[in-house]
Amino acid sequence: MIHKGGLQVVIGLGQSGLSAARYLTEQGYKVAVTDANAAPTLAAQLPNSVTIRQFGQIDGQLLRQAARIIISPGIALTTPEIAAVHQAGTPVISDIQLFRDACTVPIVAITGSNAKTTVTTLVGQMAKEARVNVGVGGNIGLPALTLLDNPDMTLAVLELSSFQLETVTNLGAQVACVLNMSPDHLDRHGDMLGYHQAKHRIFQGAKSVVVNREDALTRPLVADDLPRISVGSNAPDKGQYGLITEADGSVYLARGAEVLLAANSLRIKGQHNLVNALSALAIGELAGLPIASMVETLKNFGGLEHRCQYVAEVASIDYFNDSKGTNIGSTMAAIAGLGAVYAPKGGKLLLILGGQGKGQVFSELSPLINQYVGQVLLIGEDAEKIADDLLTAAKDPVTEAVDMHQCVTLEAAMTLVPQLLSSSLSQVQAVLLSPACASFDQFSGYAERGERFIELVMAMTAAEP
Ligand code: UMA
Ligand code: ADP
Repeated sequence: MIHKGGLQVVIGLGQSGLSAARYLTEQGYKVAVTDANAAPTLAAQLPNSVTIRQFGQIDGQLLRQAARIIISPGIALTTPEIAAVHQAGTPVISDIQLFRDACTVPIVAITGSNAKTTVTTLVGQMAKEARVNVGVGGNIGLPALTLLDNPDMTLAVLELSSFQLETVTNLGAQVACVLNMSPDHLDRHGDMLGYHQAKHRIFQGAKSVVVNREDALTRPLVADDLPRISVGSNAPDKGQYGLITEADGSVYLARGAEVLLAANSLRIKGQHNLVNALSALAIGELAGLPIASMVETLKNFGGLEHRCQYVAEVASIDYFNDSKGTNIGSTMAAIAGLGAVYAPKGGKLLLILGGQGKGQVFSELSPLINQYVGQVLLIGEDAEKIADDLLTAAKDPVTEAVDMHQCVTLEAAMTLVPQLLSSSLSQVQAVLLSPACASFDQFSGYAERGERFIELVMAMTAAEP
């Protein structure tokens, strides 16, 4: 069989690697796959024509034969075997680059440290309800290349991670947006600068941009005269999106001076979700979606699982699953959002924190913990480091009033909860799982961690008299 181009080596046989191997095979390339795992479960789904399969280690010798390497997002470019061939001049791209090169319809590209999935889902829903034949994929879970299976697609909405963006060049998005920036994945990108540089590749070749006017790190660094809409929680200037607060304290989502809808008519709660809704509106506007229909979509959007998700009330205490709170920024949003609900009633939060810390410094959480949290329960691999960081920040005597307990596991934490809450001194009115950490030390992912939490809460409900 005659093949197009040279050997295409796909590194990593997860979802994105499988989609890349299938796509390149269909395009007539000779494809090889390598994965550090000795028996990747998706191997059975590879096309039969992919006969070169090197599993158990990333095969440096195979990489040296590659005309082009397609790297999976979970694999670092600094992996020695990869860095060596990359430096020697072999192109290293991602499945997103393959998608971008093949895609003939406008791309909406969304990144940020937090809120990516929420805003991507919202924009996708807005497009669908405006009768656009939209494909939604990327980091959200559906590999971008699979969107090409729909020949009638007229708009692609992509959630992109810093890992995916690191190897994308000249994306050329119709609308590009960095929603917010706070530390995450520093173990992979080295520092905030490396993380920022990866995220900002989203602006390469963009035709319009949405920026967060309260977060300078979301603005493109290079001056441009592209159509641009800003989003923020303050009152918006003409043509921008923001919040208008009336004299009676009621809050409205607005475009310039035009009020679009009351904040309390949204089903998603918390200040951060209002900004998310505004971001989706601004992105949708630049993608050509009608405002009236987008507002209708917003009213019906109930939010996503594992993101400040209300679980149940047990013994007069509310339980919230924010397992997707996997970095400090998201946990700060959860504490601030829910804390502001319970504080006026004299209530505090019990916060379950911990897992894999990804190089973050947890003392940043201290001011919000001081303000809104009565008890902190620590679990997971980096629990000791988190305790050290919080105690280091505890110059303020209030911090010492926050009880901290080392629990190791989520199960042990949930066993301790009723004991702590039974004290007559407890001010806790809500229990919040918002770990600020990855879950992979104890779970297959944030979803399993959240589901386990829900199970444990439901078991408490069942045990109620
Ligand atoms: N592997 C190696 N060597 C390594 C690491 C992994 O060989 O050093 C192999 C594993 O054995 C496995 C494969 O690589 O077989 C997994 O590849 P992957 O980790 O890139 O995962 P995929 O299944 O391809 O999923 C990826 C994204 N995963 C990551 O970025 C870690 C998914 O985002 C995304 O939904 C999917 O592509 C489709 O585009 C997940 C994620 O956790 C949800 N993203 C991070 C986040 O949101 O914080 C960035
Ligand atoms: P991502 O895909 O970027 O991880 P998600 O929409 O899945 O974003 O939300 C991840 C976490 O971030 C959840 O805990 C959620 O409550 C929180 N979050 C959502 N929006 C924001 C925001 N604007 N700022 C900070 N945290 C947020």
